[in-house]
Amino acid sequence: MKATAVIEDFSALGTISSVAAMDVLHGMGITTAVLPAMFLSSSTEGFGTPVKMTASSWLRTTFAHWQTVSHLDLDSALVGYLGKTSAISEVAALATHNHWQTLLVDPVMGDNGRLYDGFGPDYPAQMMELVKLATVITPNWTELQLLIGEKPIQSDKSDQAIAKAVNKIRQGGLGATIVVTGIHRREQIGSLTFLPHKTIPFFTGNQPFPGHFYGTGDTFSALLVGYLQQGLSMTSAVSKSTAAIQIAVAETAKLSPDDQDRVYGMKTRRLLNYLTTDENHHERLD
Ligand code: PXL
Repeated sequence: MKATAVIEDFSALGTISSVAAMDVLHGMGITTAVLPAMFLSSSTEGFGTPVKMTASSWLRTTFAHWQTVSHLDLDSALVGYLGKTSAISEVAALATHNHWQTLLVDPVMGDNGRLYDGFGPDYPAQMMELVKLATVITPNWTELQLLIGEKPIQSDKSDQAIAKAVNKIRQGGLGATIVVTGIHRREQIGSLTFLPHKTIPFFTGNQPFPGHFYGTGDTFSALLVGYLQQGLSMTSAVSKSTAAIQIAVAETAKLSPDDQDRVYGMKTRRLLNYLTTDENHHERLD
């Protein structure tokens, strides 16, 4: 059985992280191997301080068990919020010993110019070591700056500022496709994608809806790994993920921007309806 490893936190409320990834990947007909890197009673944003639980050997021993399963073929992995530097090094060890065709690392650690609560100052440098092993990464502007060791500023998201940061991360040894998310261009919100060996990025975006949408990045990265797993090119996979995320954003936007319920993450009913419709499904050929 071909399967995609999902290595990120399990946040028990709403559709954050691995919960969103499971919805999306199963809706796309993809088998998952889910490795919760940390259990949280909720996301760290919008619910006060969550209760956290980690089992230090869980990632390693679960993976070791999977390696004894002869009919399991883990050929891709989605890595998101890990929560602790020790989990980053454990995942880096797994990535070094397993040659995943696709390794998408979403270096979830901050937004709007600041690190999320609960992360120490050494977290971004550790994350940089992991993203070097990836085939595709999906940082937002804050995370891109943190990866290159800069103090994040929220304001300057010009093409020049982003290209400079991309150059710097490439010099640091990163060969992956870089999809910089949460970028506004041409009155749209979307992402700038830097393919390996190409200097000119491409932008794909959607009409924006007002307010903040929690968990958009988690759902987007799951869509992207899903489309890549279905055999689409990077360019088509980014474009299709951008189109698909808008379905969830539009449904979630029925909650007004100041509605507290937005912190529960994306509403995925319509997105799942879209993904599970036969004409939108891409059957993998191998
Ligand atoms: O949506 C990103 C995310 C994932 N996991 C946890 C989070 C957040 C964002 O706040 O707190 C636990």
